[in-house]
Amino acid sequence: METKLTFPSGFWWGAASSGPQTEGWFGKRHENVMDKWYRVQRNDFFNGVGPDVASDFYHKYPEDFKLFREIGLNSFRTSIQWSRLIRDLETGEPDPEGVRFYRDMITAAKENGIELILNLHHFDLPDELLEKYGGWESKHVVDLFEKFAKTAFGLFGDDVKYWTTFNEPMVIPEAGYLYGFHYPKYSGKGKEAAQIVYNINLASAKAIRAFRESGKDGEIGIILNLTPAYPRSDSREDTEAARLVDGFFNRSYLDPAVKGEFPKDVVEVLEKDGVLPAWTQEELDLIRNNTVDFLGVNYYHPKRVRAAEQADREQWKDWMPDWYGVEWEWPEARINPYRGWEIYPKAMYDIAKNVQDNYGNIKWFVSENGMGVEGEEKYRKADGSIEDDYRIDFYKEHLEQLHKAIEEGSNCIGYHPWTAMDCWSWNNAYKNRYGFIAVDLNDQSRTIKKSGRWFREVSDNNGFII
Ligand code: BGP
Repeated sequence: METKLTFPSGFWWGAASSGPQTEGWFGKRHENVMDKWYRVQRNDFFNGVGPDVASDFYHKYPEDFKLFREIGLNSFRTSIQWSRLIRDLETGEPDPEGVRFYRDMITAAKENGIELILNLHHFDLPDELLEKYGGWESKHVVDLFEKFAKTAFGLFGDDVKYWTTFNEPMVIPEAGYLYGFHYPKYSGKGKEAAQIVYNINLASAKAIRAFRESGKDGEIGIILNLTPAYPRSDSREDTEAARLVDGFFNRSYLDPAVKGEFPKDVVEVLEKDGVLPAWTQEELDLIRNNTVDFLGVNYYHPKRVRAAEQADREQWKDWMPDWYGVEWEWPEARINPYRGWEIYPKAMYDIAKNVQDNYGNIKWFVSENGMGVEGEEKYRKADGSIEDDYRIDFYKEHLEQLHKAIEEGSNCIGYHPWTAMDCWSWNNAYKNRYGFIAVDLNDQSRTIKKSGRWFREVSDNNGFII
């Protein structure tokens, strides 16, 4: 029997993207850490492709917004690049060329009837701030971020109603300081990672305070990659390890953002191990008093956790979250072969219920979810379209779970797959394509994929038939 899944009225049928992954370097004054990484270690990047041109959104945004409308987007999440908007990083004085670009981009979204959700930081710290101050390890950088945020709110706060401070802030310490797969590529720097998590929470709260003080009419949130941590067995050890992995990787941002406080179990562990970040009571009060209006949640895959054995622990000389739990892939799991990530739609429901039951049912939206596929050209038909049925199935399965949670009262207001059009993805460059719209890097031409045409129907009907 056919059933129609209908979503709440006014639901955001959108897509997610970011400035550093789409715009290209054109007209940009500062280098961010990813730009720098590409300049100094080109071999780290798939096929040597960098962010210098990316998807040329800098020039093509007028036509891109028309395409976004064609695929049914009524909202779109992207970011303002600190390194483009700000001329003087110390004072927060804007760069006229950056102001012009973002103003025009915001106008183009409006003209196409697309609600913009603007994010301020998507892994793209200006490199000078890493060089001079040690990046997010420094509280001076926290203050400079607040200045950047104030400038952005002052310039665009009348035209943009939804703001977010950070995208996946856990990736900065995790990838850059613990596991070494993003610039500055450190491993095992647990103490620094803990300080970074704290400083970014502080930076987010300061930006939220600045937004409220600006008096602009709108809402502000944060985008977190909430990765459910499931124990591999019912044993006490695995359950405990999963709880801590959830604490380190999810609740370290989620709790301060929504509840204004750091999770006690995580603080206890950090204290016991001597890696507690440096904080002041005044800062803790600031975090407590400046929580988010809404949450963006990025979900791709879960974590599977087993308790670390003593032998595992001894592998790491420095402090690592791995001391408490180790990620473990279930042999029987469904894996996206291109990205190596487990496909587990039920986690979408679990996340929604967690936010509903444990975080005051705060308003939230799915700010990323998607399936990256390598070599999509092989699915291209004679008429030029890419028949990405696997992606449609992936979205349907996740939306079904989301719908179930909404029926049960989850306050979810939208779904933004990653991504609108194929874009540059850090060191994976253009390896895995995620877009509703294919981008040909030879001539920057765009073609709507089958999933884009499908999404249009879903958006027009505010749901779909299963
Ligand atoms: C998320 C990031 C995005 C995007 C996506 C896909 O973590 O917020 O910026 O890159 O992952 O990642 P990848 O291309 O590495 O599969």
